[in-house]
Amino acid sequence: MLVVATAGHVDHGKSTLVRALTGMEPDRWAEERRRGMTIDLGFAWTSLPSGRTVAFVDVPGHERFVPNMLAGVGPVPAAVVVVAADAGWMPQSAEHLAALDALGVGYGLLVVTRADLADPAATLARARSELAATSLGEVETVTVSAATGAGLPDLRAALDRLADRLPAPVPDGPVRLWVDRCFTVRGSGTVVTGTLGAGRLRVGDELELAGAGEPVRIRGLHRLGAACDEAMPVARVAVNLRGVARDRIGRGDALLTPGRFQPTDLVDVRLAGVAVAELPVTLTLHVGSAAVPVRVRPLGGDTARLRLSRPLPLLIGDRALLRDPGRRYVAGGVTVLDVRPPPLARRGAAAARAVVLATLDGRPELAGELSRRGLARVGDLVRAGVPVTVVPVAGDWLADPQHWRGLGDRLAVAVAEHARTHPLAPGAPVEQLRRHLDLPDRSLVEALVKPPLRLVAGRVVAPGAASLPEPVARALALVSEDYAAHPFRAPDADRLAAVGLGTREIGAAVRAGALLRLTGNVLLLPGAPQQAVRVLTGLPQPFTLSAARQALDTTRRVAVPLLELLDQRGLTRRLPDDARVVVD
Ligand SMILES: Nc1nc2c(ncn2[C@@H]2O[C@H](COP(=O)(O)OP(=O)(O)OP(=O)(O)O)[C@@H](O)[C@H]2O)c(=O)[nH]1
Ligand SMILES: [Mg+2]
Repeated sequence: MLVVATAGHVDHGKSTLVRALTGMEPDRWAEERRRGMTIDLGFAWTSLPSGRTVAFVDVPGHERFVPNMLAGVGPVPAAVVVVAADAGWMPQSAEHLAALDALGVGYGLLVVTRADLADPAATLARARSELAATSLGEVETVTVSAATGAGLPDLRAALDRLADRLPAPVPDGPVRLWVDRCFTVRGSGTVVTGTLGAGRLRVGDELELAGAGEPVRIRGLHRLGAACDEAMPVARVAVNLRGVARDRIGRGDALLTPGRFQPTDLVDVRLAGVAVAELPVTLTLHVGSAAVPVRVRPLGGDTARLRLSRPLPLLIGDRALLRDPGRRYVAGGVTVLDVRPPPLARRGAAAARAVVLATLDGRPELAGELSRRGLARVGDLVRAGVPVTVVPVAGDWLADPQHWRGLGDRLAVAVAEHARTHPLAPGAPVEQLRRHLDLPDRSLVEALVKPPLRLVAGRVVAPGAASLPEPVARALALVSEDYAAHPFRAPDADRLAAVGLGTREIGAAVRAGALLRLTGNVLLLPGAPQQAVRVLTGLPQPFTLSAARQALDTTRRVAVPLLELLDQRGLTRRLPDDARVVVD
């Protein structure tokens, strides 16, 4: 189905043209018919020569109703710009065209109508050159008279050619159906209508209501007024919803594929057609069928941060426009660059952000997103509109390769440092490393552990450290606290038994190099000899056993075998009178 919106100045013949083509009445309201003027959106459809269907979203031309016009063209991929031959190019011809250009509408036709009333040549030439300077570019033009029917067959054929040019819709994409009408049907309940641009809808499907974030179910579905079980894009659809009251949904809301969008009230954007510095602080952002007040914070020459007065389900690359509702003009076109931008708290953050934004073009790109974020969750990227094509490093976490390598290096350093400062601990606790590396999830620490590092019972073990059975490791962690207070006091038999270090466990710890056996069950940390030498160096030389014992704050039970070990290792030398000196 081809869905096109009309555009053009008030009274130029848009509705008359739609009526002539479709035989349907686009002006739905009695007031519209009484005043001969479109106020709100109208919908009508017909078959084209090829057999395909064209549906029109007919918009009002009066300047007071531009917000309604924008809600109509926002979700529609193509436009028919209508200019009356006898009136020529007029203010809302220009404003509607500026809106189409701001939204980046790239497909359309130019129709000069009321050609029975005046020679269309001048109007056509002017309008064609106006369109050529916009996103519509060089369009096909058709001259018609809705009154006489002249040119209508040409227009039907041109609409067919337009449909052929439009890019194929994505039926498997997520649904974001911007609601343009909402009403109640007696006996059925709430019905919303919109243009389904991508994704498919089926009766029974669950969707998410963007504003409320709550689930709703499709109770019934109509496509161009006829009931159906499934609707494929592009299509005009009416959706009968279960479980939502009429007053909870309206124009500007959206029905979403659950989990595929994350409504946001803060976006960074690029503006076109305006200098950011000249924008008023408050404007209205029009996107899809929504219109929300926003505060504009300029960042760069053509980039800005928008604070929305209510969250919208936006994606990177979305096109929107800013309009000044008071002065009634389109201020500029908007391309969404980021839907979850970082806070700008620190001094200079805004300038730094402007530099980053200058490199973005609104095309969602995974590698770039990852390099800017370092780490990101699959779901967050998908909900920003970024296609995810790489495998997570852990759980649903994606990492920039360079950032990930850097984290791995920092992990190795931290584990080695921990092993140095906690020689008795059976590795560095994962949670401690998570905090040290400032990572959001423990699974990331675990995923960073690569040989020669090992993950053992919630700790990362440094290379070279022998692995100890878990109970031994736990017991060692307990006595390591004793040693921290008194490095040269060996735990006595009771203490060893209390922490669970029996003969076998001690044997394992000594073999693993986690404990140093002086004799029998007199145990110190492996670093104790070097530490003792540092203490003894501070004593007047030579020193007695008693002086050494006091300086080391220990007992004879430890001091005697410790000094003998130092002698053996050549760190101290025993003199004939049993005094000792530290060997330089
Ligand atoms: N003679 C002649 N009159 C036309 C033609 N098309 C429209 N008209 C008349 O022009 C007037 C305005 O037409 P509409 O179709 O209501 O114009 P519109 O663009 O829909 O106006 P808005 O919806 O208010 O923006 C009506 O009186 C129509 O009968 C045409 O091709 N020839
Ligand atoms: Mg009209």
